[in-house]
This record gives sequence, C-alpha cells and structure tokens, in this order.
Amino acid sequence: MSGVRLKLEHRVRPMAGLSSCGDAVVEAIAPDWHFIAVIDALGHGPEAEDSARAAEAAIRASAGSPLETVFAAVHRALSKRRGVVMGGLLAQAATFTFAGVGNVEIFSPTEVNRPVSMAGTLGGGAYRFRAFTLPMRSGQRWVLASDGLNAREAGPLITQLTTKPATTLADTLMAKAGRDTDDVSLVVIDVEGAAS
Ligand SMILES: [Mn+2]
Repeated sequence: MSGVRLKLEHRVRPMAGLSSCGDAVVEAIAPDWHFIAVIDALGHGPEAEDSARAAEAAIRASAGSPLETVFAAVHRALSKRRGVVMGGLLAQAATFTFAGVGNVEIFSPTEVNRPVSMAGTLGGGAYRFRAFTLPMRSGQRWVLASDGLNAREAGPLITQLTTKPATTLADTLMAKAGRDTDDVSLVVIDVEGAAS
C-alpha cells in the first residue's frame, strides 16, 4: 500500500447502566484493502449487540470486496435482526473511499471537504449507497463516530487537540462529548508515511 500506515485509536462504551453495547468499531484487512468502520445498531442492549456482531462478521466475510458489496453484505446479514447504521473508510493504495448509511459522523482533515452519509438503515428497509473518493496524505487525522458522540462538541475538540496524540483526543472526546444516554463509539485514524 505504497508505504502508508494507518494508526488507529478507538473507544467503545455502552450507554450508562448497560453492559452490552450495540456500537462497534471494526478494522478489517485484506491485500491492498484496509477498512475501518463504526457501527451503531438501532436501540441498545443485547439485541443491538447481536446486530453489531453480525454486521462485523459480514464485513470480515466480505473483506477485499468493493465497498458497495460490503454494505450489501451487512444489509443481508441483518435481515432477521435489528438494523444498523454504518460509516466506513476504505484505504486502498493512496486513496480513501468513504461510504455511510444513516446517522454516523465523519470528521475530515481541515483541507478535505467532509463527505456525507446517505439516508437509510442497513438490514431494515431501504438504503442509499454513495461512495466518496478522498485524498490520503501523511499527517491527516480522520475521526469516525457514532451519534453517541455529540458532534457539535466533538468538532472543536478535534481542532483544539490536533497536535496531541490520538490517545489524548480519543479519551477527551469520550469524556467531554460522549453521551450517557446512548452507546458511544469512535475511532481516530492518523495517516502516517503516505505521499504528501
Ligand atoms: Mn446511537
């Protein structure tokens, strides 16, 4: 993958008072194919966790496939379970592709326009798929998060902590922008060693 390295720092926690979690961060790798996704199953508790695990298994089973195929595989895997929303970044060669379905957040580096997630739910009813091709450069920091993270609070924190280690950012986001009323998941992706 042309010398590029993605350094990930992720956090996942269930909503206050619950032990099972319907959010998940998934990293799946195949030759020239590195996918990082945030999954948020509808609702909370064990059934939501079951959906998140089924979605993760579907991603792993389709590793190496085009992004649209991965989303379709997750959709099919959840036909008898609760639906999920999902956003993911696929790194191939020196390019990212983002796709999202439903309410998931992506925070892009300042010089890159933020792609948008499409309406819908995987596994539930219909969904729209659209992939965005994005530049990959050394020094970029991307953040994917579920709606358990308050995006209006998270955005300024990401800017303020731009020179801090990813662990500091991830911990601060959880502490200051994580909602107690929902499962929370986030992943900080630092791009190292790509052509800039
Ligand atoms: Mn949520």
